[in-house]
Amino acid sequence: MIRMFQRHKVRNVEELDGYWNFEPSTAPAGQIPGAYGYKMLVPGVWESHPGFRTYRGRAFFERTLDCAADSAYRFVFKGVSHTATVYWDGREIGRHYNAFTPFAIVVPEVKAGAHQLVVEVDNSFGPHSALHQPNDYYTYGGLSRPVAMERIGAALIEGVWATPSQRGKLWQLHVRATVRNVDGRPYAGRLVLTVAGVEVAEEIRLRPHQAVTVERSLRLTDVTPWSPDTPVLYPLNATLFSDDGKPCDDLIERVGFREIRVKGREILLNRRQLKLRGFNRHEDTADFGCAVPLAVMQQDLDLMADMGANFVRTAHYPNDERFLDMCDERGFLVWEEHHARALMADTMKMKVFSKQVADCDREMVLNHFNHPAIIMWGVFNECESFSKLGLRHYEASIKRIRALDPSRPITAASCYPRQDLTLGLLDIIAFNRYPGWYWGSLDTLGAELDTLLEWISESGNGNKPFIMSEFGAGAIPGWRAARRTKWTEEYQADLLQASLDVYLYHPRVNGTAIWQYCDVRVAEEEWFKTRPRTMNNKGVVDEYRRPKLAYEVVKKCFQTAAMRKK
Ligand code: ADA
Repeated sequence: MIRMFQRHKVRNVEELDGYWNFEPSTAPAGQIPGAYGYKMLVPGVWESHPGFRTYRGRAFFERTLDCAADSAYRFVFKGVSHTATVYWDGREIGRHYNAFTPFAIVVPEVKAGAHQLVVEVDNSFGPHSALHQPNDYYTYGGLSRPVAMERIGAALIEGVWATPSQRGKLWQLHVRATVRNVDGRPYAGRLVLTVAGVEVAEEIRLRPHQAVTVERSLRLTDVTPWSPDTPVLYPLNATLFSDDGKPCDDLIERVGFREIRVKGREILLNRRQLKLRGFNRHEDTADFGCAVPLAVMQQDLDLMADMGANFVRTAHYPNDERFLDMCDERGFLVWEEHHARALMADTMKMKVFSKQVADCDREMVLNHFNHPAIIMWGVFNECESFSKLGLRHYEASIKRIRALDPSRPITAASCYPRQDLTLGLLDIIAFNRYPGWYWGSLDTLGAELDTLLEWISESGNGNKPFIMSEFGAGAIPGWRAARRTKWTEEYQADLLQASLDVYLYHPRVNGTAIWQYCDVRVAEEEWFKTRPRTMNNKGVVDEYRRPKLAYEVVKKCFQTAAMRKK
């Protein structure tokens, strides 16, 4: 399934999950194979197949589709890892870079009958890829998130974006909706927006291939606010009627009436102070890579909630929309960030860098805008925030994201105290620190934090909320030793106990995010020396979601803190 709720009642949608023909290729790009030797399940990654465990390169996925009627069709790809070139009956119709953001391609005037859809996928590293690099997480290969085929009319609702805000006891919902005429003829119709019993309509007149964005503000008097305790969601129905009165298209979004604000050193949700307790979570599983099955997404949230967490950081890229849907439904708070980990000047100077970052910013915000669970946007995890070059890129991304969504605070996790030049750009300050692991000892945690906070104040940013966005220790699953040294499960449990005892109760700490929820595969090309099992072993559960000793320690710490907050 492509989302956790029905998004269309008018638009005809065929989900293309299931078997696709598959063939790896070392031929020059664009040479579509004449035969396919394998079948692969979509969503999925080719590393799940015994023949492709470490395959890095290009491969082709192919499906023959039966188009029921003469019409325009729209192909939606929720995630292709990491670069897609799409062909329709052998003709290139579109390209997309980045495994972690969705894209769609419209093919006008398709004749009814059988047609061939081919996706050329490339997960190789090189000058064509600035964000997917050999990193402390793995870049898989495949159609790793769902794919769908939509039969569309002359015009379609391209997107609906809703921003709730409190007006005393009332709620205002500012709605933007973009309607596009995909036809070569003028279009005339009416757009009707309905939410929580309130309805507004707007006449639509479009020239051929023209798009228009409609903006309306609705006032709601009788809605239940969305919060972690009451994650109430309301369907927002957008329906496009043609002048003959028939529905031509529709799009259903879900709205949570909540407002997120930063006020001084506080993060406020519906004007109540938030204390965030949670994890950094990579999308990775032992057998399915980044194509995380729905059951594992649910298990991940069940286990994080069982440990008393209320918060997850999507390290280090936009997440699968079905996971974000689950967070909306459960009231689980999310720091979603664009795709970047430890990108330095050499990467920032790559020809493709600025466009790949800008595309990711725009696609992340425009596709994930309506998730009430997302309470902040993050940029540039541990990137070059200490140089003028880096500062320029931080400024560009933050300005771009704020223009697309002024309703959410923006943060960036840094690891460069005393050097970082970007804190003044941020609404929320966040640092990744590993005292007791990469340096220092367990009894220096508090002093280390105070020194960091002093510097943050000296930099003029002490009046902002602060999140400990990463801290943790590696533990080889199953390695137990009475000497409790590093890499044992005992040491990881000891470090997290010592860390949470400080961070959960420090008056300047608004949130804690353990690094990390589960063990994840890393790019062995570069990381095998410091990553036993070629895995990042700092998970509180391993890659099969088997709890380590630290699980019960974190559970006790988070649950105790949650009780004290009440
Ligand atoms: C950094 C980085 C994480 C991970 C972590 C670690 O803070 O942001 O992605 O690499 O270090 O495990 O060392």
